[in-house]
Amino acid sequence: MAETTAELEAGFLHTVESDQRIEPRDWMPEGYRRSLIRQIAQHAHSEIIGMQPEGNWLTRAPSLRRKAILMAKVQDEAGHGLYLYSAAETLGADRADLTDALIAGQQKYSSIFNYPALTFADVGVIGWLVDGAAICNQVPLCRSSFGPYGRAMIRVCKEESFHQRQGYELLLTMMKGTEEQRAMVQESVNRWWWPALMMFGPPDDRSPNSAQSMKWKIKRHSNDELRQRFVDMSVPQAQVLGVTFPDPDLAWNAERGSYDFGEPDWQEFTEVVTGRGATSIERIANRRAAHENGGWVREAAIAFAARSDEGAHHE
Ligand code: BYC
Repeated sequence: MAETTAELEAGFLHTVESDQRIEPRDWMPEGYRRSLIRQIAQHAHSEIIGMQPEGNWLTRAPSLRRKAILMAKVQDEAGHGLYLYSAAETLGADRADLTDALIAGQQKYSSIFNYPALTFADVGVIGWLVDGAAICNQVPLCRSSFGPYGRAMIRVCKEESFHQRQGYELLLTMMKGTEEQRAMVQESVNRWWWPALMMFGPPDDRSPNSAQSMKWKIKRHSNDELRQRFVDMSVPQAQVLGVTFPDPDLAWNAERGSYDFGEPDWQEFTEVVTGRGATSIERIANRRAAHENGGWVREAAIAFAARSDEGAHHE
């Protein structure tokens, strides 16, 4: 006998609550599917748009070693985007539609990629703080209730760890250099610290998706919890490096066993996520141009696939 919607819903919730995975062929509420497509698509777009700030430095890396490392990292981000678009496709989304929505400015990507990478120190700081924040946010997503997303995250996180370390190592090297290099690192940290904190999303009391996403175990921790974890992790790393964060309110709170810190500028965050960041227009224009320039590859692949299909029918 066919199960009723209430029974299907109960089965779904039981799977989620017992920490088992929902797989693409399982029944799921439409809201769960929609929310996952929303989050995974934004995540995929972030990886692809995220290639731009650092990609910009590939031709100006100061040595062959730095260039090889940076190239590997930027290529990894392309791979992450592809795993994530594939995960979204298991939910019935079409990657071509998602790309169209991105280049039409209808879907979001991470706020962080709307800031420019102005110096080579930014390559190090992006690795340390941006990839560091990404790891902090994404390790719990390896246990996300939706199977393909959680499994994609495992590989993404392994690669992000390498990205974070290459950034930190680059900065350690610069801090052992000249006075000018140390100043470059500090100046870069000053620009990226607050945007890195905004990566975790709005405060919990202004996060419309959190409650439901946590109930469905798409998200395992709240935005504020992860932001706090990131601050606590980063302060000792900054001390080893010999840099400071541009926050006069940053102080150890012995009672909480955590650092207190100031409030990010949420007005700036709103501006950035609604397409008014310093580089928002440029990022989308570059993505659109790359998509259009790649049109002939897609056409050739489709023509080739059609010919191979024909060949298969004749056999
Ligand atoms: N930027 O209700 P909330 C990377 C949106 S890739 C832009 O808290 P949720 C890397 C949010 O989408 C980094 N938008 O949402 C790549 C929602 O809008 P909609 C990307 C943001 O989903 C290359 C609204 O604000 N990581 O690290 O519960 C090189 C309200 O927010 C942001 C991921 O995507 C933001 N920062 O929580 C180097 C991780 N924050 O959809 C590094 C996966 C929030 O209602 N995503 N919004 O219109 C997540 O974990 C969650 O989606 C978030 C937000 C924590 C980001």
